[in-house]
Amino acid sequence: SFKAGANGRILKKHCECEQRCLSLLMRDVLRPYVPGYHGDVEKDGQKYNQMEDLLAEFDFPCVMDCKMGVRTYLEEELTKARKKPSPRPDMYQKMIEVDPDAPTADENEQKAVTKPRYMQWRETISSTATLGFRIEGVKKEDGTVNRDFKKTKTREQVTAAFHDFVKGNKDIVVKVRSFQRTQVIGSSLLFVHDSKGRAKVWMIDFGKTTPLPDGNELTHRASWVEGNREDGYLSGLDSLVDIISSMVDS
Ligand code: 4IP
Ligand code: ADP
Ligand code: MN
Repeated sequence: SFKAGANGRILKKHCECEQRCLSLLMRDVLRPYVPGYHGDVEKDGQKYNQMEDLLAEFDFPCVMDCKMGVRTYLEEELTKARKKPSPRPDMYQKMIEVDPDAPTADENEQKAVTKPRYMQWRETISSTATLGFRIEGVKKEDGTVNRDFKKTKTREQVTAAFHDFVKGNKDIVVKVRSFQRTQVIGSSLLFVHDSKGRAKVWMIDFGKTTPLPDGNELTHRASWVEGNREDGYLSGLDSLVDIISSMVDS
């Protein structure tokens, strides 16, 4: 869903929600920690959001994508799945590729699962449910990509993956301010370091980051129960910072 754009920019397939969020972030205290947003453009009949290529300033960058939060889907998906369940054979396939024993007898018969069922399963086999974030993928300086982190779940497994990613480089610091009136779902922290020893962290992927209705606020730390819209973003950040700190101190 990405394309190279002009002068150090990249194009990501347009999403209304992400556009609204990126526009607001350009006037927010979080602005230094998100890619610069340069409006939407149309190319070959497809609309894109145009943003700063975060890798442009790096030489042979290593990149790690950590998906933040204890919940990775919108509550609306639950309501939808209840009212009008749409069976997802593709998600059933993705499920049995990882664990053939995961589907219930019923799901095996249907050869399909609902989206929230798949997403919840992904959350519990990875570290999302327990640590509040998970590793989605890592790209090494030679360009090789590893997306095999679906079952990276324990603090020890996550730490080992971080160690592998940072090698000797320990100067990764995470700074974030709370944004209480927004639920942040499916958003990632993108860690980048390179051969010159530069290291930076950005927040990316705001396709499911939405303002809360009528002045509601989140703690980003309280447990999620359906209806409270909590996302666990800050509990995830706490465990991430805690893991990284203990790596620096060890
Ligand atoms: C994907 O599952 C990711 O969770 C996507 O989230 C999600 O997109 C996909 O849902 C789901 O199939 P895997 O990572 O296990 O492949 P993200 O884009 O945040 O990575 P949504 O639409 O929820 O953003 P579908 O319904 O798009 O397939
Ligand atoms: P999706 O919504 O399709 O999951 P993301 O926004 O999460 O897309 O981006 C997917 C990957 O693309 C990220 O893991 C990262 O490696 C890369 N990426 C995203 N945004 C940028 C950016 N502004 N600059 C450089 N790389 C990016
Ligand atoms: Mn994503």
